[in-house]
Amino acid sequence: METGMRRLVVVSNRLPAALSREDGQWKVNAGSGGLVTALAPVLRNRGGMWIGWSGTSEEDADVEGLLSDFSAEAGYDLRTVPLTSDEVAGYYFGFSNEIIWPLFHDLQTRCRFEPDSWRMYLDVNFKFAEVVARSTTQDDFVWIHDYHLMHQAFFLKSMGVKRRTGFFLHIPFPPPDIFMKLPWRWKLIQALTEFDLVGFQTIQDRRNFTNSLHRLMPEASVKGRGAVVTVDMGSHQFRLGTFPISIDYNQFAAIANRPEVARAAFDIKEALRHRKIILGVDRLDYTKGIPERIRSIQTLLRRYPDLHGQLNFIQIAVPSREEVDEYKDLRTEIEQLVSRVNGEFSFPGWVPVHYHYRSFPPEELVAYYCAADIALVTPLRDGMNLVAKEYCACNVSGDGVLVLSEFAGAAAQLQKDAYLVNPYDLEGVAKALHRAFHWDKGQRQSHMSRLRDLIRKNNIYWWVDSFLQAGIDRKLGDFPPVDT
Ligand code: ADQ
Repeated sequence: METGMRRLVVVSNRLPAALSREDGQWKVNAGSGGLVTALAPVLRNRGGMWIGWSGTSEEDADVEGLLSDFSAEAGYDLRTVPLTSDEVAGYYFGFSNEIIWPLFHDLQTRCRFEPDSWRMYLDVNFKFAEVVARSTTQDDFVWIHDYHLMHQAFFLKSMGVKRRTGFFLHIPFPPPDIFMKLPWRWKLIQALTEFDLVGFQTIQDRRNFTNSLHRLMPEASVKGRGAVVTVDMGSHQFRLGTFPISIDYNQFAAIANRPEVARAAFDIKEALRHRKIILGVDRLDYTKGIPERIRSIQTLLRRYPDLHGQLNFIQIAVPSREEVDEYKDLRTEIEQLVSRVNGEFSFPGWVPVHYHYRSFPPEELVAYYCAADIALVTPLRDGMNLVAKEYCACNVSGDGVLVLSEFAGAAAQLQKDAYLVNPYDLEGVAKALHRAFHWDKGQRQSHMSRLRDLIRKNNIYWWVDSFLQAGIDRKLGDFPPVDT
């Protein structure tokens, strides 16, 4: 390739395939969550590499062997970073999930600033960087993802390993008043300045980052304007950009157009007697605002008795971080709320809230998107939120309504045509739903058609191209597909 860039190498905490043991047998499952959904189609058949943890610390697993079929089918190499259970406890559960995750979602009261977790985070980042150094060459572009691995460029440089590196933060970056609470704030922000390119979901996230950077490293000076700017640190420069992540629009729309999926969507509506369907789809996480959402449905039913028997709220939650007590408690809280609302309003032939706690295959999830009249996407804070975009891509009838939290990154892009709400304002959400119910078809269609156009144009390939363009002046097409 004339560019000299040989491969695209993605590095993330988890690989796109997760190993687990069921009834004594090892199984390989496709990973879930926003990062994998977004990136898996991009790397597919590009002949590059994905580096990450396999999801198990058990030593008897023949990890490379188990993953070889997945890798052959996906069309790129997988390289695992083995982690012990202590490392997983400190770096993943401790530092990533109990410090950075809540802090960066503005929920600092949930943080446990445990120094041992910080030390383990550094050790594991060093371990990842060693694997990256061994598995890549100077001709590769190393694209590191998310808050688990913010020290990759720092450690690569400290080992004397030269790589072109880009980092993308999938979650929000908090305002300085919140970021400054982090005991290791200087070291963390300094490590981020070592990447060649740092990408955020929204302009607000990037602004939050530069505000903290100015406070902690006054020597930093930002040059330029627009989606990508340069930061001069005196000793070196790096670039900062805003890249709102998206989805494989055509793939979602194609699934939605399949006759069997349309049939499944019809069956869902039929089973619910063609009442209006309001849908929520999330990883089960406290940032997603699921209890608040159920309470807003309760408020809706209390305030508008005319809606009794007229709607169903379906909440689909994919299990996440099930080992963590906080997530177990959240699950219990949601189950209790669902029962409470159903206990308050059900009558023979009508149960208002339907709750599914499991992972759905794509076709089934898309059938629910197609069946829903309203998507209720109300995270308390979210980097982007792909569900909002998936719903629009799948709304082939073109007359659905997206009710969206103003605190989701997606709101910055979709605000003109989504119905924006404050997820903490239960009455406000209830009112928005009531109004959305009474929007006429023409109104719904014109909003939805603009939403679909925007997401179709600004799809996942557009996102990758804009990141690669800013990082190495290349596009995905410069890494041509390989035969598998
Ligand atoms: P997540 O927090 O995982 O991602 P999100 O963007 O909502 O959040 O993506 C969730 C994904 O899980 C979607 O693709 C959805 O289809 C899938 N999903 C949800 N429930 C499911 C179920 N029951 N069965 C199967 N699949 C299900 C992080 C950030 C986000 C950011 C993404 C991408 O927190 O803000 O949008 O990364 O950058």
